[in-house]
Amino acid sequence: MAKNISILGSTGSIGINALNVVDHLSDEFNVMYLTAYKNGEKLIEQALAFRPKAVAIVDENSAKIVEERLKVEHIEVLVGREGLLEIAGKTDIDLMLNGLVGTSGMEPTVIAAKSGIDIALSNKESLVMAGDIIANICEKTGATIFPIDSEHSAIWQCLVGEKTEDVSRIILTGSGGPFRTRDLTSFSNITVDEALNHPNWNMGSKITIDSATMMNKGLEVVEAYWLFKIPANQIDIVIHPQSIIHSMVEMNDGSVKAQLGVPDMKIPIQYALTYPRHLDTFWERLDLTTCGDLSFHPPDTERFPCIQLAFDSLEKGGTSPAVLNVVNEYSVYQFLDNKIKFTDIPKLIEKAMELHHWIENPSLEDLIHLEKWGETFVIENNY
Ligand code: MN3
Repeated sequence: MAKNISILGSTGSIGINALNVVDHLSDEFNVMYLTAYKNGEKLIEQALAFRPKAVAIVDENSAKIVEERLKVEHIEVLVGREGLLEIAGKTDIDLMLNGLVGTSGMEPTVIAAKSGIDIALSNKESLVMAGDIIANICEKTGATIFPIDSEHSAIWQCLVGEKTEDVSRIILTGSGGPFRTRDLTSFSNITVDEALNHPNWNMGSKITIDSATMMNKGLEVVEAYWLFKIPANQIDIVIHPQSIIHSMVEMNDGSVKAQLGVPDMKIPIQYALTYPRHLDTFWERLDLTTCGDLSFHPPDTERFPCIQLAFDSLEKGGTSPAVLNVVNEYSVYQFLDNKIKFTDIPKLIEKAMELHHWIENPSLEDLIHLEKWGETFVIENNY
């Protein structure tokens, strides 16, 4: 029986890779819904190839060409943020893949989980913002989250058949990004182009900047905390510049399990879509005899203060991880716009974590309000 799926963010890096996976496993999946932010041309192309029931396009200026082109194909076109949320609420699917970028992905995750729909989750910000809320909803409705993030997919694969109480440590690996060895005194001169040049992974601009500041690893610590219910003091980060080991799990007896592969997001995407099966693929395989030496180092928290900020946010709990996430996100956009320096990103986050109105058990409305607060905070504090 083919699985009915929706793909949110289908024209982004994760969405395109997901449709590549679906294309080679076409007997396994029916694509029911697609959504895009503003790339109308790409969305049309995907809709014509995969024939979904409906698509949503968030940017209203891009909607017209999509509506005109898909009307004659009898594919429904929904528009705006409401259109996206309507698709997130569809219940005639087995699985929703959330490949949205940033905090905008939180509400769709919550909506699908409320309907008991399983979620293949690439949008880590959902869990960083609303991990507690989502975990509670999933417990009630039986919705399951299948991680797409490569580190979390690795941990998940290492944990198949294991009991959480037998795990002593999760070891998240990270490449260290493009500035692992750059002279620290020159960090304030880092340009947008330099930060967008990731050594191993080819990704969207938000996550690429997060990788350069290593906030991505910080967000992944929070994500791992909610996905695997492992306390923060049992989550370690190890820098592994080659990105071949995608993460590891250490058991109580000292046995360490690792998951390896070429750095290609199609592998974790496919596993999240086909779990518990590992179906055949035709893409590049890992060749250990040619991939070179693998090296490992401790993370440099002086160079990358975002890592410590993320651990601090987990320790404080409540709205602290959410404020870390939203202020990071808007700071990244300001940096991409050349409005602030690379080194301002952690400074703004630290300040916001001190100044924001902390709530112990935030509601979804509190978190949506916090997002607006974070946006204003970044604009008002951008020196
Ligand atoms: Mn990752």
